[in-house]
Amino acid sequence: MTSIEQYKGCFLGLAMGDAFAAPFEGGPIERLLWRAIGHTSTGERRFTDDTQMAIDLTKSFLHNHRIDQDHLAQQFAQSYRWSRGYGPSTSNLLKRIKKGNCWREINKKKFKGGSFGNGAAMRAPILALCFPQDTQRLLESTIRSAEITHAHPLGIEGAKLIALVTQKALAKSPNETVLKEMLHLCESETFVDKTMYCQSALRQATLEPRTIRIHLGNGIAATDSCVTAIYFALKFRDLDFDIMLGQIIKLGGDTDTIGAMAGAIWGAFNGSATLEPKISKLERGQDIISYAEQLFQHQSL
Ligand code: R7I
Ligand code: MG
Ligand code: MG
Ligand code: MG
Repeated sequence: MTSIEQYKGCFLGLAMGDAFAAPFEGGPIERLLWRAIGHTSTGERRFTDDTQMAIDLTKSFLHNHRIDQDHLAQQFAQSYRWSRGYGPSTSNLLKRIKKGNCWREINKKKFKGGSFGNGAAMRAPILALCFPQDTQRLLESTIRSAEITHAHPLGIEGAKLIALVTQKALAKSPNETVLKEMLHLCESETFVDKTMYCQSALRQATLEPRTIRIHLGNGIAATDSCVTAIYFALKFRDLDFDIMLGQIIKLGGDTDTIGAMAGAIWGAFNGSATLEPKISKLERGQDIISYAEQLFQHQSL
């Protein structure tokens, strides 16, 4: 039986992975910018687009009791602020929705093929909190959430893998089962190859950052970050959150998003006990806990 601690751990893990690894994302310019805008006026670490979209998804689901794409698109757009560090295609889309354009029309005209960034995957752990038991509904809802911003098949596939692994983490499935189910779900050669690499890497000592960068990736494309995050979460599932995040920071690249996805899965396995003492360092930490509690209570409705 999944506990409320696992719900809180999952949402806090996502937000802390995001906020605490964000200062190390990208190159020197991004890091300098985040040094300037990465704290709240009261000194907490600000979260980025990853957590904002997870909150938007939560609010929209609690309001509609399902994934209503038009409502969710509005929710994303109303929360848009450049200073959260959205990816370029997502920024562009949300600004246009905010001006009154319909997301479906914008996608048809401008985003042919859709984005394969990891933006749909970074919010996918929340869908596992919405649908902890029913895998088919989980995957259908993940597709609906992804289609708004990331209609490219690889963007969707990455999101489905993260949603599935989070659901399995809530059920405390063993790593071998998780990997078997991932392979069953993979559609593209890239994700099959990376999942198989991850499977064999989990049997060895922790890989060096350079090896992870070469074989699994550390970039903003879904194919360069989703299996990377899953590798960290499965490798560190019985170990310390901060040690895991330290390794992700060492990897460099898209640290906030790899941190958010790995953090969410880690928290779904381990719960919130070691994360809650750190919430005073996190922007809106209490609100994050409250959203997790509301999602947990929603299950019994
Ligand atoms: O995926 P997304 O919302 O967020 C990506 C990252 C995360 O790390 C966030 O934390 C934030 O920092 O940004 O961003 P998108 O703008 O949807 O995608 C990111 C980039 O992926 C795009 O700007 C493109 O460079 C690339 N990309 C594509 N390039 C060519 N063709 C995404 N899709 C395509 C494509 O279809
Ligand atoms: Mg971000
Ligand atoms: Mg960024
Ligand atoms: Mg990122």
